[in-house]
Amino acid sequence: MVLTLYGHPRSTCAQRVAVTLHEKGVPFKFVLVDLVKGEHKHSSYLEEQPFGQFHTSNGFILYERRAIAHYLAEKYADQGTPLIPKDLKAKALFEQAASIEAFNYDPYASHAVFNKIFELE
Ligand SMILES: N[C@@H](CCC(=O)N[C@@H](CS)C(=O)NCC(=O)O)C(=O)O
Repeated sequence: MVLTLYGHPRSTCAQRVAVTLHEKGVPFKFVLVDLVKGEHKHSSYLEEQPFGQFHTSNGFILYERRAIAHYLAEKYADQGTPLIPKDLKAKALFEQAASIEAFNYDPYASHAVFNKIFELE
C-alpha cells in the first residue's frame, strides 16, 4: 500500500516528511488537507488525527513530524540517503542534534517563520 501524506503544501511539518520521503526515494501520494477551509478539524479527519494536524498512513496511521521522519529513516534504512547513523556515538550525537532542533531551535524558528513568511501572528 502506497504511503499517503495528508497535509498542506505550505505546512513546514508536512514538508519535512516529504523531504524525508524524497531522501529515501519512497514514492508517496499527497492528499491536500485545506487548513484554510478548516478541513483538518472536520470530525472525519479527527478520527484519524485527533489533534487535527497533518499525518501519514499506509494502513499504519502516524503523526508528529519527527516520529514519522525517524520511522521512515529506519524502515527504509537500506535505501536512499542514510539518515540515522548506526555507530553508537554517532547516533548519540544525532539524537543530541535532534533534541537541540526540537527544543532549542524550533520553538523560536517556527515563530519567526510564522511572523515573517506566513504573516499569521
Ligand atoms: N507537534 C506536531 C505539530 C504539527 C503541526 O503543528 N502541524 C501544523 C502544520 S505545520 C498544523 O497542522 N497546524 C494546524 C493546527 O494545529 O490546527 C508535529 O511536530 O508534527
